[in-house]
Amino acid sequence: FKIPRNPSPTLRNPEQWCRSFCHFIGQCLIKDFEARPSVTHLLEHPFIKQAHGKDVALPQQLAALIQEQQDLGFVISLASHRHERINTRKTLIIESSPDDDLVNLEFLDEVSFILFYLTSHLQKRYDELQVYTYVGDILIALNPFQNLSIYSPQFSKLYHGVKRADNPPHIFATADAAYRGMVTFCKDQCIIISGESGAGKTESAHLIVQHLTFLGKANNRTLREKILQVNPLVEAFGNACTAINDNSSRFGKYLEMKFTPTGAVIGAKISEYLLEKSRVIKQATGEKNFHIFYYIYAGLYHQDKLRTFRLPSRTPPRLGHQHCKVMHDIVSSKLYAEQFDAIQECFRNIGFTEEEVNSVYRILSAILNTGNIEFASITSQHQTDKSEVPNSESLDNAASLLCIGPEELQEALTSQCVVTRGETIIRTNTVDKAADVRDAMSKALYGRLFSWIVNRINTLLQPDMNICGMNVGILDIFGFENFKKNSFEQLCINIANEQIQFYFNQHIFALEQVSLTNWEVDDIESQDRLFPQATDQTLVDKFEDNLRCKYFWIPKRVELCFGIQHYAGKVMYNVNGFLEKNRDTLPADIVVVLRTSENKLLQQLFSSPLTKTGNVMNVPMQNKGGIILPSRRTETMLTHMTTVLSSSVCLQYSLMDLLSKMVVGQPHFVRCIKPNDDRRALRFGKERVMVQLRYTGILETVNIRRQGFSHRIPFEEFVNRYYYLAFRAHQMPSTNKENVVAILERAKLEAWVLGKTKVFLRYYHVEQLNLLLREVIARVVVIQAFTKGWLG
Ligand code: AD9
Ligand code: MG
Repeated sequence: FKIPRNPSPTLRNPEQWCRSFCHFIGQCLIKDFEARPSVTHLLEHPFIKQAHGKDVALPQQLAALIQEQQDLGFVISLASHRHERINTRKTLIIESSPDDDLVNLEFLDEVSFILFYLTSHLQKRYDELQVYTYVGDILIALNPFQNLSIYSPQFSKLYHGVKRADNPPHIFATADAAYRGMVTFCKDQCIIISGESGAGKTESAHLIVQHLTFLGKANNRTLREKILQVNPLVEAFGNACTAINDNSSRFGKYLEMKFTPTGAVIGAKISEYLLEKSRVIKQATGEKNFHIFYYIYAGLYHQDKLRTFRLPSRTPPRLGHQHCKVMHDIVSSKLYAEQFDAIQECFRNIGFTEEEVNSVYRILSAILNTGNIEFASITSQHQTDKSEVPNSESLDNAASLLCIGPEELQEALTSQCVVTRGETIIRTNTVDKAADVRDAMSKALYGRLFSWIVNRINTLLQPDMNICGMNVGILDIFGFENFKKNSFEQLCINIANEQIQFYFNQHIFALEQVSLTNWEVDDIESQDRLFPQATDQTLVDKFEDNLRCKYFWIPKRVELCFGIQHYAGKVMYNVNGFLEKNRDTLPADIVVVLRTSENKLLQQLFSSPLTKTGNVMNVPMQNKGGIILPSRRTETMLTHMTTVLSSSVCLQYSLMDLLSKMVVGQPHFVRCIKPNDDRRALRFGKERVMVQLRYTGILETVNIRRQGFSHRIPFEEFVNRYYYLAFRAHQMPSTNKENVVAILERAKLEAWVLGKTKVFLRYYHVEQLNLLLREVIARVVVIQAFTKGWLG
């Protein structure tokens, strides 16, 4: 931690600076920071001396602060205890450096100082490749941007069932804590991973699944392998290369690992949220389509099967902007072909049939061909807005792969049936409209295929109904994004992140906090429904008229834009195409044609309504503009099938669904931090990290975790859980206050508080109690085994 040798000329208020600094030092002394400045050392510092000379009574103030703490009695003993520790442990070195001018920090207050301290601490650790750090029971994970050798089975063993302080912080320890929490208390757990795009959430989720499969040692080795292959399979379909991350999640994923009450893994279930379907038809400059399209194209090319799947080898499918270059890259990429082999292996291992996998490939190939269907306008005497498909090759290919008639497909793309007053009228589509219908079909095919895969996995990994199990859920969503150009997709993603942060705050601080969570969505929806003639411009106008909120603004002189101050920063959104993306409608004519398919999978994808049995579809389904919503409201909503509802409704409900799922379990938090934007190893952007620590409320978390009682357990529950620690198994002590105290004293815990009906514990108390309990139970098992003669 470096302080500038001289106060910078830009230092606006040295007095305030010193006061803040003083306060910070005081905090360091009061709170149990690992490294602490030695007071004498501090007073010798030239800056402090100088500040003193300027009549800023810093040393006195500092001395007074220390005195104040000593007057509090208990601090005296703590202080002497600390003094010893200062000598034996690392001392915070205060040295001068002209480079790290704290004045450059945006906020000059004690929060900045402490953040600066924390950041420096993280940097030091990062330089030593210690990427994990605890803040109480929360794990901070810095993205190393390089492979570390700390995830092998040896490490899994190292972190299995030991006291957390025995090993350096690790993601395995968090997985272990969740697993232990589940087994010890028979309570579902959830691990919530958050962070910006590219911060390392998905990698962390993989590592957690890896460790949980290790912990949940089932006799069934195949099941463990199946579970490990779920993430790669789903991510091939749901992840893509963006400007920020080469493997960016374009959907939210909640993976529940199911265990028996004794902790053996028995199955898994995934819930998916808000796949960014628009990526199938369009990607921002420099970005790519979903991975699977590249894998399948390269894979089939290398297997010489492009013709079987009617994929053109000359006219490249729409996989990127610079078609020819992309095409060359794809086919020449061995890596893509290898990924395709890996995905085939995943499908096989998880239990998909050959026929199913073949159908999946057919649909993907059909989507690629559909992207190549072009329209031209026909101008005749009577009709000026008619379109046709001049070159039918792609259309024929798509129709053949989808097992539908090419004429029917063309008709559904270029015209629509409208029923007015009992009469059916055929209206022709303009070229633009036909292209919209084509794209809507591709999106619907991909979205439903994705959901089908997810649900099929769930069916295949469903545990035996007779076992009453528990689960550990892992939430990994798309991270906060702020591109040069942000659209509807970024709004959805950022609102989702906003909600996760809101949940985190609620859980940690139990505070009501003004949140952006609902209004934007509601508003877009109301525009959409109430104003069928709405355009993107009228949407911005309505926003301006109706949203008087400090988090929202419309910039002057920039058309079709609005800004939102999100928790993680300001984002400017471009409204172009917002309403259309929000509507996300699929014309009934397309559904009708696709339902005629002879392909079983396709029939299933478009049969409606879909049921929860068999291949469950809990996705928003659209039929003539109506949707089926996931969640309990499905039934009510089904009765309104004819009402045109927008996709934003799905967004809102699926997020509620997600949050309500998490609320059920005991949460564990992993906060992923991105140390730099260049994705470079060993590069630590101090400012960049500090900003992330600030907006995630890490500091408040430190305070709360240090001072607060994160666990409030009713006496009855406490005694029932821990009576083994102070009583004999057969004693059945009554669940009163005295027995709670007896247990706490026996466990040699300090600084707990008793309420009228609950005991208030700090996070580390619970860890200690659980560890003791495990030891006692282990001894009991050994004794039982011994008395039963199992140990000879
Ligand atoms: V997004 O919101 O889905 O766009 P994530 O999921 O937060 O994002 P991801 O896990 O995909 O980020 O990590 C981005 C990249 O960082 C990975 O592709 C790895 O190259 C790199 N990474 C992240 N975590 C680790 C790690 N523990 N070890 C090595 C890592 N590399
Ligand atoms: Mg991800």
